[in-house]
Amino acid sequence: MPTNEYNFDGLIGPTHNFAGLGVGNVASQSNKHATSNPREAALQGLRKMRLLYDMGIKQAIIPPHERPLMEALWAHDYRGSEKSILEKVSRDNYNLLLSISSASAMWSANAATISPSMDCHNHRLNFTPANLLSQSHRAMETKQTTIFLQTIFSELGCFTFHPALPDDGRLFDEGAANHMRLASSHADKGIEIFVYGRSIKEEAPQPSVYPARQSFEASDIIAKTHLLDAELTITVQQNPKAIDKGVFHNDVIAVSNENVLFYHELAFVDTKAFIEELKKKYKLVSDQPLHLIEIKSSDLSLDEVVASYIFNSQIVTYAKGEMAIVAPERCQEKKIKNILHDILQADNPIKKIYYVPLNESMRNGGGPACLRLRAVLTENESGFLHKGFLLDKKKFGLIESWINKRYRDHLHVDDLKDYELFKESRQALDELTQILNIGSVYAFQKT
Ligand code: SUG
Repeated sequence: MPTNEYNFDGLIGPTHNFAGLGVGNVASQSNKHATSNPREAALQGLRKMRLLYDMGIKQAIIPPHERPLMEALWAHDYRGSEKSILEKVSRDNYNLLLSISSASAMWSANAATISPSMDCHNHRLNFTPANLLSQSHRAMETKQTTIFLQTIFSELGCFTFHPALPDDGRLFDEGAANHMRLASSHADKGIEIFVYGRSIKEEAPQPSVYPARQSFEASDIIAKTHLLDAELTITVQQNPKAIDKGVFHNDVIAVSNENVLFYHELAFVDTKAFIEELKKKYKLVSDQPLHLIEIKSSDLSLDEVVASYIFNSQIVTYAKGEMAIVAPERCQEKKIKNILHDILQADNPIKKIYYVPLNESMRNGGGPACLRLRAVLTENESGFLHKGFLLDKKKFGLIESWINKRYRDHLHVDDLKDYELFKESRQALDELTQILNIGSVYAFQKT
């Protein structure tokens, strides 16, 4: 059956800023309190979506979340008019204001884990929104993400929704940024790989500088509730040395697409053992070659991995057996470019490289792959998707004009207390729901 990968990109929101909230995220820390350009940020993200769309890839959008998120303040006992609450929180607790204002939902690779129907015993696409419990500004995303995903995948005869994992002190889940899949093609049954950084059970080595985000317990439950075949699933630990250098998610050091895995030799605690297990399991689902593109430390240090974000490239299939790498613009630096060009020359399906300017998102630690959530869908399943979230030429034009009209071109964290910004953002999001024709999806539209 014809099957396609859909890329759901998080659209960068009107409050995009540099608050320095990303734990273990070198870029976010080093750009703390710089002035951002939300308009350019959103346009950069949209242009990347357009590039993929023009390559013939199915491209969809996840709208920004409402920020500042007033309802998050109610739990902190703030009461009164929105204007007075905003003034009060800016005086009393600026850190809380930063958290409720973050546009971090743009990084939709952290929105959910999605297993396509061919991997799941119930033959349905299974998905679990991420709880993002490791950081308070990100944990706020789960509620709105759940609403979006339930709206997009609303036909429950095809799709199985699992609620985000509960906060029980063990289950730390950061979604697809720690999940990979290898298969002969998108249409075939695949090997699902879950990458974790910490566990309560194991005597596993732990990072000492930065905390590990994803827990084994969360990955393990998701693999089980998605009804994956245990023989076709791998749960592997991320290398704590890499986490300590700023590899806060697996997608900063490894990326897969169909039968290609592009990774650094220090990505995992025991990369050799992982690759052996992968080769063995892959043979159970495919007689096609598995392309393992390993980059050695002698060719690229962990510091260079984090500085370049080379592994946060997207690898996408634009024609049968032909793939492109969509890399951050900064990968045009000579040494990194040479590595990518060597890949082009080698025997594998990668035939093209595109460099995309995403510096606004990159300065918060989010490259091309962070901005997208992938879903592999059969033709039948894709017929049940909510069409409002799917992009076409007309919507690209409308969204571009809307961004140009509604987004500011500079924003400092001091501006986040501005009530006008709050009103502008709400109005903008309300208009976006009309452009996309997705109905009332925000709490403020329902009151
Ligand atoms: O969780 N940055 C995000 C970046 C997430 C990137 N996603 C993937 N690798 N898939 C994070 O660290 C920074 C926000 C700020 O500093 O304002 C932030 O949350």
